[in-house]
Amino acid sequence: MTYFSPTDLIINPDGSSYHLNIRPEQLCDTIFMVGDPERVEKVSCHFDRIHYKIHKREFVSHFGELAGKPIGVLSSGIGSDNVEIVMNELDALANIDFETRIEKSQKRSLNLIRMGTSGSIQEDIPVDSVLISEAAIGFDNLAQFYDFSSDKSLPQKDLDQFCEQIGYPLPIYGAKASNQLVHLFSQDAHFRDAFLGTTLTAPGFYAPQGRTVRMNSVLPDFLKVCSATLVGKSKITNIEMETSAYYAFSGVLGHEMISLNAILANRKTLQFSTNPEKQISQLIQKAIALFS
Ligand code: R1P
Ligand code: URA
Repeated sequence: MTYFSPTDLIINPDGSSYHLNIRPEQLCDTIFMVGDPERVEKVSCHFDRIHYKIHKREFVSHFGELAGKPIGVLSSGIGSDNVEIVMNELDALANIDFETRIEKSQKRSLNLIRMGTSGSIQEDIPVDSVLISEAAIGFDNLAQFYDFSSDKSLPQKDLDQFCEQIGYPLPIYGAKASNQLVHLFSQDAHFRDAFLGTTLTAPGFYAPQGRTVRMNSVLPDFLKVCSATLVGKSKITNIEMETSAYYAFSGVLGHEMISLNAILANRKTLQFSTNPEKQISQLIQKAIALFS
């Protein structure tokens, strides 16, 4: 039985997790994950009832009911470093007894559905389309601290070969979506037109995604080579900032996770959506429809 000390697993005086401020009894099994805290309300307005509204820093969560079932939505803010906090605390809420600080023997698996925005790096995946990430590769530094090697991870040799081909000097990691959630979403009529793809998770929005405004990039051809190089047998389709961390943590900790992307930018055709809010609203409505 593993015990977690008050400095490893910090619990607030009201019994809630340190950053998310969620108490164990408030957690539910199905949670929509969004980046923007203001997007939380745009999701929970579709719930039949909201029981709890919680807010600390960029972590806003609403828990309620939809079609008679408990449902939640939680914002992570931007980036894999935030996802690291979110996934550790959600898993602790699910799988550690906050009274005794001991891991529960019966493990609980959460269903987590990211609804985020992304840029396409392939010409044939246009602005305003939807893309379901089947797998993601992470260029952030989490793999330098966590052991993500698990059954669900992409073969390390494919990742190493990819790095060699694109001339990237640091270790990257890869992980896959939940098979059952990919099946559920990709078979649903609302997602009939969605693309399936492999997502690159970048540790920034500008140079790490091939954007230079007034700063030069040390990898000026990064996007060009990434879009032309296969990881195993897969093309990289799109780029954003959280999915690889979500998939790697979910794979190792035993949660089901899928990342749905509203494609706002096409980095090949140099287009950006003329109505990003509409695209994300439509994605939210489609995903909510599956649970209604
Ligand atoms: C950058 O603008 C942000 O948009 C994408 C990226 O992953 C990053 O978080 O996702 P969200 O729309 O969910 O925030
Ligand atoms: N989000 C990203 O991270 N990149 C894009 O190009 C668009 C949205």
